[in-house]
Amino acid sequence: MEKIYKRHLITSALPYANGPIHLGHLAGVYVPSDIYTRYLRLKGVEVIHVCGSDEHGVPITLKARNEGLSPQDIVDRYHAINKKAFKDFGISFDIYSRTSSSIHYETASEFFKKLYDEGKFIEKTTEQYFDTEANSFLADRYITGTCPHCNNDSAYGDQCEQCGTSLSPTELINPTSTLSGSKPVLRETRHWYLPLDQYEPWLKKWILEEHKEWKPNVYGQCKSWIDQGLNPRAVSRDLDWGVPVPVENAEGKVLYVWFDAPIGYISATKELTGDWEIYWKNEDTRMVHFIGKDNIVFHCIIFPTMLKAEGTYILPDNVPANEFLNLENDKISTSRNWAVWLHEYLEDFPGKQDVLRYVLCANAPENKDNDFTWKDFQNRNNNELVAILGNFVNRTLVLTNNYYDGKVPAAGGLNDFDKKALAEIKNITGTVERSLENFRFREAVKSAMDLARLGNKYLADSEPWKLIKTDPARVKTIINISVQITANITILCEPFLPFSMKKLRGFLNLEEMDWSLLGNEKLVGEGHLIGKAELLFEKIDDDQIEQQLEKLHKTKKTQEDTMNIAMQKDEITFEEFGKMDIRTATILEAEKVPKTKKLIKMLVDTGIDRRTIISGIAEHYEPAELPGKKVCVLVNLAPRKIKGIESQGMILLSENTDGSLYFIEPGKDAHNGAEVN
Ligand code: B3M
Ligand code: ZN
Repeated sequence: MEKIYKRHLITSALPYANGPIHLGHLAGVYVPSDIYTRYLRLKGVEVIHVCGSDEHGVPITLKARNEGLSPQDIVDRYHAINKKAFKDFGISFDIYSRTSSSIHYETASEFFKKLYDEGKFIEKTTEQYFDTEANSFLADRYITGTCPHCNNDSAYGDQCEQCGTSLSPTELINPTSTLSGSKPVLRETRHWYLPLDQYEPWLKKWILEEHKEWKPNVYGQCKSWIDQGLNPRAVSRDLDWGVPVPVENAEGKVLYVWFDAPIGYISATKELTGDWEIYWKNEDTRMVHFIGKDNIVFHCIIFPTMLKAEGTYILPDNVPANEFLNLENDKISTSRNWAVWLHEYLEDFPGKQDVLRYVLCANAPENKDNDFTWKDFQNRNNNELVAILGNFVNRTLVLTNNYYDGKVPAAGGLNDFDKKALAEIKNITGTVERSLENFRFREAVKSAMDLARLGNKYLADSEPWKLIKTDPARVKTIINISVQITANITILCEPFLPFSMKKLRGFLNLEEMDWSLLGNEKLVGEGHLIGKAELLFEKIDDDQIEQQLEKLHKTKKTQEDTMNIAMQKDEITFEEFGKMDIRTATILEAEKVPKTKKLIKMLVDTGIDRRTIISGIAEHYEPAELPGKKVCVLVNLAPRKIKGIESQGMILLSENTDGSLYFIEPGKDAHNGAEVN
């Protein structure tokens, strides 16, 4: 027997606040969770949808170090950016919280403390790498060394990015601390472990027997984890960023990010409502976690075990995880900048949130990894949203305005053809519902579009534009029915296309209506006045698509670029910077310095004077191409003799990690002698 629930608690994976979100995130987690929640709301189900930023974890501390900022600075930045991006795309969370909030610290500490006090953890002492110069234990990502498998000399303590093997820090040859560059030593450290092995029989029963309905990709992953045998998992780390371990003698230790992050769902609910316990501790609540596939083990095995061990919480009823979305046949990658960032999409396609929502849903990586291509985006917009949905709605609006000044005509007697069309609304609704209930969003959106297909077919077959001369009474019925279909579309498509359906309701002068009204043949009364027809969707042309492709390829970074960026140098004061006298200048003459490979001697007009400068650029530039070039020159650098010639200053160049050199070029209108600062 299906259980009847009183309310729903929908959670969406908390994105790490160490970078902006891209369309892979949206497709995998947030578009489906938003569609599902909007659907439940329309059905009048009591539901909350919680999310927030995951603000702990080593990548955040690493990024902070690289940028010379504090971890809090980093998470403040991306929390704000991501919160806005979700809002801009209509992802309608009831709350978007964050795990650096005090309410979360309290909730996570209490949770840990309860398990600790009840003896649910085991304590173990192990040896881990310690940096004696930085006086700190080293998280796996803070250690680099040579990969024992492929000899890559910049492998990380947890993984070699060259050969893809996952490693443990002690496997690295010549381990080096990225904090100080020194050689780390092994030192004993004590941690708390969640004994997953003890929960194995329970997990077997709960998942493998009682949740056979979970998606095959989710069930399969759980099964393979359980079949391999579960081991105790450390839930604390030696780090200075995170929720401090709330027990005595645990200085320098914080909760492991994957221990505190899912508790973030609880904290977010607490922040949202004083009544949070009815969502978390009442068997009448159905909890559903929307996540990406890399989070399955945490949401299906580890977090439920934590909840079970705690004892007073409900467990998830379903975890509809998606697979990954690729982009133009390549893995989406933040570090290679192979991604479409949400804020940039909106700059290029303002007001077209629904187009992206639609394409990501229609092509969602539901059961296997899938590919987003700009061409498919264009095709789906032009051939589906514009040609099917937009076209039907537009014809209905235009005809109602043209024939009846926008006043919806009364329907006369219905013939079989009309009745069949109207009955079809209920069928389609039923199909959409079944798909949504089973988390089959691709199928759901396709069926929702069937309502517009039905409308188009109804109009095409009944040809009101021909009948208007010969049988005007019949046309009234046809238009009435077309308006009813359109009104049904405003409900049925709302979860998928919330912005456009709001617009459409505006065109039709209609309020938002409940899901239960779907299939109703008289949603719009006769004489109801609709507004002027405007376009719901616009064509996207080839130029726009080419621009996106070009941008993607132009901003792509190579593995080289991303791995060898030099660390930021020590801070200097403004006064120190001010001592450098940099001017724009023009190269007048250039010749190679004899018997050298790299050096070119130049005569440069600095505006102040003409002087000789020697620069090591001969492998990159021919002397003949230099005269006339505008450059920047550090003019007050003490002169030095190079190959017997005095060089009186330095021309500024940027150097890529592959050694290629580029002049820092002032604009062509910059005068010689102009100060650069
Ligand atoms: N921040 C991982 C991720 O974005 C993680 C999810 C936490 S959900 C509790 O892949
Ligand atoms: Zn390797």
